[in-house]
Amino acid sequence: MASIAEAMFGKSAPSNEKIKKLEQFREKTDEKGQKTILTTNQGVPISDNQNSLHAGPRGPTLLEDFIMREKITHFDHERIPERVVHARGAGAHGYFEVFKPLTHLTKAKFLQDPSVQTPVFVRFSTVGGSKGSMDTPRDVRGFATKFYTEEGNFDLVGNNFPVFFVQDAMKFPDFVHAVKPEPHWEIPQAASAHDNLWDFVTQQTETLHTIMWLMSDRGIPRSYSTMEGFGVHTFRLVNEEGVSRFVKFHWKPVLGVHSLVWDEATKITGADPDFNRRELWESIEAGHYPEWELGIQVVEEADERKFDFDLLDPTKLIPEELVPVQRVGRMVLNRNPDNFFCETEQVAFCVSHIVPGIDFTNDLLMQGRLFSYLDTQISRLGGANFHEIPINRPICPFKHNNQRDGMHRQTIHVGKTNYDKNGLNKGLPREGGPGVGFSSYAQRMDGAKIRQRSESFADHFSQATMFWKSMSPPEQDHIVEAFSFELAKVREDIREGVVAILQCVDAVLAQRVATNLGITQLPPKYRPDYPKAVAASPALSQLNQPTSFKSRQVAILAADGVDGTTVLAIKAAVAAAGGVAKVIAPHMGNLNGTNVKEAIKVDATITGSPSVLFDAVYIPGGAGSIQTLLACGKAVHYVTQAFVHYKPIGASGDAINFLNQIGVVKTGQEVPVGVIIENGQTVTEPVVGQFIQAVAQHRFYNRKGTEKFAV
Ligand code: HDE
Repeated sequence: MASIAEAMFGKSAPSNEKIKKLEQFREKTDEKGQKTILTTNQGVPISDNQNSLHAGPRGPTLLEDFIMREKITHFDHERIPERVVHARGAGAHGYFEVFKPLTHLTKAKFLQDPSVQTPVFVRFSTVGGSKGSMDTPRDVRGFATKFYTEEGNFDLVGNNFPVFFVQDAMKFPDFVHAVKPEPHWEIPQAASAHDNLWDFVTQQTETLHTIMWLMSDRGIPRSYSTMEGFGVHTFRLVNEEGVSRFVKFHWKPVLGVHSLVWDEATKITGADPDFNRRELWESIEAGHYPEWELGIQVVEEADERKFDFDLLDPTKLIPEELVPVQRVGRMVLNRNPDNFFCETEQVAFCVSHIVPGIDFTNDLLMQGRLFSYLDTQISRLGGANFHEIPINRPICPFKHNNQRDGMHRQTIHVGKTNYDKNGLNKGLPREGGPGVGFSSYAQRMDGAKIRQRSESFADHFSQATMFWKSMSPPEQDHIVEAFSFELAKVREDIREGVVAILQCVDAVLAQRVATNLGITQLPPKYRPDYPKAVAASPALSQLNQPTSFKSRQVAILAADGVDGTTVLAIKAAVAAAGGVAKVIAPHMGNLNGTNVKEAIKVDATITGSPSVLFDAVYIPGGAGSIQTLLACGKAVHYVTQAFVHYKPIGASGDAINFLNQIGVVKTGQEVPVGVIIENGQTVTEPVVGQFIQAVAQHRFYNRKGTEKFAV
């Protein structure tokens, strides 16, 4: 192995014995291979890291103490500016593989060979909140993927909504200012329920379609792994023959698309502000790797104008019923970062990071983003060399240009020439020429230089109506509740302004929101010519998506005297199906179970891990356990909360009495949907199967009787 000096200085490294000895000393490692000796950043070994250098035992610190000054100076500069938007995020490594060659559509190399795994790094984020805000506000989620392809990095910087709030990049700073905390009092954090945002909405009706998504269950995803992703803009795919087609990118989660209930989201904010981040981390550590399929909707160039909306308008989506999503590859996230700052914080996504075979369109929002991201990284990461930070480095050879110097340059360039064309270095490196490397699709352009929105972008309502019509009744209920929650927090005139606009989406929606807001007389419609008759797009409903049990979290609520066989059976079944079951009890430590020899280990307490943190609850029988749980108000609340949040609940033996006593079931009456009952004291295989199936379904929104419980 090369010595440190050799690694740094190559052949010119000093190689006398003294240096060798010092290296050995500094490189001393423990049995785990960890370096044992602390050094300064200059490599000087430190003998005392507990005390500063001062004059006498009680004397002042000496300016001379370069070790303390270095340590504190570095500490003072540990923070970098957080992202203006998408500040709060979590990331993971993984890989992407294409199912079959897409040669007919694109020349992008990473989309050709199914045997190649392209490394990826994905960062998920909320948009409005600061870096230290909670994971579960009502917000859009960022879904940014960096593909480290053999032809350079491709960044697909998308969101979990397929549409965006504004049509032109010119409006983005206004939108972000409106949604972020209000400037005079910096309130509210990570929340859209305030005057400025809704005032903006009433003034800019192009926001409305995306606002519908925000008010829907999509605004509160259950986890990153149960979230769809979208490239939003229309891109191009260009093949070897130079033929271009329009494309929309989708990420389809293999685990299905699931959301929280709003009441639950607000409680998780307190119980575990890192809920989504933790889930992503723990799933990967447990080997339950989140997975998505890459979907594409392809539109022939000739069909550009066949839709009743403009493909270049990012406030519109292409209904899957019109252009089906072809699943062309899959992405698996299988490795957590080693260091949050170095990877998740320093990763720099740029819409302009693209590879041959993929290209941009004239979408005005995308065009603005092509400028913004590069500009952002320069100030956020302190200069133009952010591409040299390890997480941002392409894995293909990349140093072949004449860009030089700048802040924090890592590469030590060798050679005399730093210009093109040069004769001194045989003209190297030189451009590839026609057909080699990236060349922009030669789209024909003409037109006057104008500041004017295209007429084809003018319909702000029809797709909002389509979205509303595509929702199932419970999803519509949630949208009404969300509008009502948000608007109850804003000025009366703004509320009325929003209701005036909602009438252009759907009369029933507007009326229901108005009723909740106490608006007895509907304000005049914002536009008399809306809503238009539009067809629903069933693919937009989350309830129409396939689902899976994997990575579900099940709480087994128990106390001393619990039926041990049931605890073990549920644990085993949940684990076998790819989920995690935890024993939740009034106290930590162990429980004495019946029918089992060994004590049952408690994973968390009722107070520490409330049911909002789980997908389902199982209550095993056992007289002692049920007696304790019935006498414990928090245990009762645990289950009623799960019931109100439409979660699957399982109960066996004595636990049926528990459910009866707390009013979740009533003897002689039909058992509510999603409540799985085992009459025997010990759970049987068929009932375990029913429970697992119910948990896979995730929520039972059509459950009756939830309103009688306090939330
Ligand atoms: Fe972004 N956006 N954005 N955005 N965006 C940023 O870049 C911007 C837009 C998205 O995990 C910033 O590095 C403009 C649409 C994601 O690091 C900034 C416009 C979509 C992320 C920026 C948009 C996105 C960002 C802040 C309108 C979905 C987080 C820090 C023209 C397709 C990436 C940064 C990560 C981040 C600008 C609109 C998604 C300021 C000007 C549309 C996922 O450069």
